[in-house]
Amino acid sequence: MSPTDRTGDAERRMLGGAPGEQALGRGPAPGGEYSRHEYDHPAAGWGAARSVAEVLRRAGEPVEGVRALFVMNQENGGFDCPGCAWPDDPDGLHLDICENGVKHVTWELAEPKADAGFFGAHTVTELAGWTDYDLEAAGRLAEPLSYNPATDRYEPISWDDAFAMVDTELRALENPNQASFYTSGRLSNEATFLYQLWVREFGTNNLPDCSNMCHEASGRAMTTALGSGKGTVDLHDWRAADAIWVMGDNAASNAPRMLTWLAEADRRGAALVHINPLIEAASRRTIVPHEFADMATFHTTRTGTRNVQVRIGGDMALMRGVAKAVLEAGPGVLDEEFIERHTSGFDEYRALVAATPWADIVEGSGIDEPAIRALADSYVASERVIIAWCLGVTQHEHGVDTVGEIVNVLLLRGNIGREGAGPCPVRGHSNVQGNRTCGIDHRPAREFLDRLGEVCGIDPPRAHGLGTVPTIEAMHRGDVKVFVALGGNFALATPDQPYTYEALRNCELTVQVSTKLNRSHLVHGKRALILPCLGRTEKDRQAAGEQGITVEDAMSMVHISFGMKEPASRQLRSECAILAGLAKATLPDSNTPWQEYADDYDRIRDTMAEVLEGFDDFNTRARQPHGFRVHQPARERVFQTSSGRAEFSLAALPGDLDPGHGRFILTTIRSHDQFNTTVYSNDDRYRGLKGLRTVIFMNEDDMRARGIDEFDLIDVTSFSKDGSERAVHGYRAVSYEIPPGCTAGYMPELNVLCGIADFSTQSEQPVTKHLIVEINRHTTS
Ligand SMILES: Nc1nc2c(c(=O)[nH]1)N[C@H]1C(S)=C(S)[C@@H](COP(=O)(O)OP(=O)(O)OC[C@H]3O[C@@H](n4cnc5c(=O)[nH]c(N)nc54)[C@H](O)[C@@H]3O)O[C@H]1N2
Ligand SMILES: Nc1nc2c(c(=O)[nH]1)N[C@H]1C(S)=C(S)[C@@H](COP(=O)(O)OP(=O)(O)OC[C@H]3O[C@@H](n4cnc5c(=O)[nH]c(N)nc54)[C@H](O)[C@@H]3O)O[C@H]1N2
Ligand SMILES: [Mo]
Repeated sequence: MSPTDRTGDAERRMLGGAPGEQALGRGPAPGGEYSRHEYDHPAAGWGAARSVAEVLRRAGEPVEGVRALFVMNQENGGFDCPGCAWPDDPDGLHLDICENGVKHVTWELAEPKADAGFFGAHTVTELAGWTDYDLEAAGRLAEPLSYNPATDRYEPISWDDAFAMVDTELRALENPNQASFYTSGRLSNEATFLYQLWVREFGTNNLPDCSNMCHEASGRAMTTALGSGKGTVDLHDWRAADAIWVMGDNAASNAPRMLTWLAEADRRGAALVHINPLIEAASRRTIVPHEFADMATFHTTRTGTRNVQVRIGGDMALMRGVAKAVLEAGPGVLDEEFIERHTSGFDEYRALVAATPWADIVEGSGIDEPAIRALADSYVASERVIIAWCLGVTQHEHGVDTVGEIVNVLLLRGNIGREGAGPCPVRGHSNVQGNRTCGIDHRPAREFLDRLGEVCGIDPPRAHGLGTVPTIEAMHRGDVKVFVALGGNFALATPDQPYTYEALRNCELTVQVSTKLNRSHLVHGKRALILPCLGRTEKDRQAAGEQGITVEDAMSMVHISFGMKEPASRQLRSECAILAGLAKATLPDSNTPWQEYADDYDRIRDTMAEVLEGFDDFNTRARQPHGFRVHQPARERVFQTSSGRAEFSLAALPGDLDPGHGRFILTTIRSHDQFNTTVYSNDDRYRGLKGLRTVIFMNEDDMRARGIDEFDLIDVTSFSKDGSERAVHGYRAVSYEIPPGCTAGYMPELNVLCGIADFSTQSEQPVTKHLIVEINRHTTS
């Protein structure tokens, strides 16, 4: 099957579906010029400053204007950056602004040009031929729209008629489980709470979210081991740690404000270990983005003291090796008191580690024994260790076991629940952690449902719902007929586009609540709605006056955020208002005070305070400077597991080391100039690449062995767990310092290579960091 059907040639060329032709990718149409250079400058610094100036110039925004918005954020509770989930400085010493945050805010400040006139001028079939960059560049969505199959256009619809259409389609279902409700991780806590309340009052737990593709593995592993799915450290701990390990995270691009904390740790002499198949920019030096004097003098600070170039998927074996060396070092290095008082399963774990041969560890990790022992020595030499990780660890078949092994290593020396130490999953979207806290979970805990039912006077469904991949499969089978998305770009962020596109098109109704036009509006059900909403930067006026919303960052700090800009269009509604409108229209007999909630978000927060653990006095505490920290028992060494102790994980090492037949493992990653499916340019500054996204980074020896030269056209075929194959054509090979057998390329382009069956049985996450591929030089061009 070709990657597209209705969208035809244009999207096929973007995706690499046309043999012999250069694939174009989802960014701006490439100008034909591309280049590669060694990037040896520090991260952040002047390159970042220049890039910001360029983004602002293109957006027509004065630099000072955007900076002023961020400064306001610092001083009087302005808006929370809608980019990543890295926390603000709790002491307000650093200006919490970064290059990619500015890009992100500017993206939202666009003019409302995607209005009725725009959609009158372009059919959906025509728009489907645009690049994803051009779709978003159309500007902010300006009014509610409904798809008219007779004209193949989106046409204006009133808010009330839109809500009524959703009611009609939901009413036509045989049961509530025939609808599924997706969340992307920007949704505020208040809107999240209303969303899950509506969905559960309607009668289903089908609440898939982007977390199902992101940190699901972290949540599951930590819940089992520690009784809570969240990290335990905060930025004060970052300031006190004497070793920080960063695993599978491209911090310089995806959590740039982390650089400040790494640089600060280096000045204290902390060990900064980067565990990554690629040597990423954050492992070198930075010009601390907030220290303008440093910018002027080009003063750089080190942000990495050791690189461990693990093979793709080798992190669990590496952690097992560290544990083995630590255990072999004798009893003196263990925190025996902690192990005795607070953990369970230590003896079994010690036996398991002893039974794991070094040969398996070395082969599994791709790191030799002396290097692993050196890493273990550095671990033992550090009193306070934080291990941070992101997608390089989670998007694997063995993601849950790997996070379990990271926790094991921490437990051995009591590196949890004390100052400067602990696990630290680096979350993605700005409020993805808050979404889970506030009830977006297709496998909700019984206690949460009990509380929700009691406080809100509803009878929530108890059966587990569908996560992201099972939702796609159910839509494909015709078992889910209505799909609602609160933000995100489901069609592109998910695996296997041809399959997922068919699934979405099977639906009776698809509803997208969005700020900007994207592919998910063009790959739609028989009926389709686009409901445009306010962004986080915009003023939200309701009956009770201007409203603020709250978010929870990656370190469990909850704070209030107020928009500062006039809304892009008068027809936009807030996400809370849209959800209240949907709920009122579809649940006419509901006793929930939907309108009161939408009028005054303090009312929502009052209810949340009763339902959610740790949210007492929510309205007051959210308004304190920097907000409040959601209580995290594991931080106090209270482990809410069945044994009441931290549980050592006892998993076997992955056996899927050799992809066989001269095949490679492919990991899919972000460039510096994108936010998930939003691509800002075709450049990837820190990796030294300009003008092209359709590339595969390869080890030089691997290229030579296959007769592939730099920038040669290549074809990539993937082999799915279910035996099916997929291919992209017209990619270009780029040599890179990456272990042999390992390759990397960009999401979301390469999602076409991930089959629908390629998800982890441990976490249900698509294994987008571990695809099995064959790479061949394109011979006929
Ligand atoms: N500017 C910007 N910021 C973002 C985002 C964005 O797209 N743009 N996305 C946000 C979101 S939703 C998320 S979840 C985060 C994502 O943040 P990251 O996890 O940094 O995202 P990726 O680009 O997928 O990078 C994965 C990193 O893991 C490495 N890696 C790949 N495979 C392996 C492996 O097997 N083992 C190890 N140890 N490392 C591996 C890659 O080389 C890369 O450095 O960032 C958030 N912040
Ligand atoms: N191959 C591969 N695939 C991946 C990943 C990978 O590493 N590799 N990473 C996965 C991860 S970690 C994630 S989190 C997912 C991301 O999946 P999603 O969260 O679904 O995707 P985004 O690209 O972040 O969504 C961008 C869209 O969100 C909408 N939007 C932006 N701001 C707002 C807002 O304030 N409100 C509303 N309602 N809408 C808004 C805009 O219309 C924009 O086009 O992708 C996953 N897919
Ligand atoms: Mo994510």
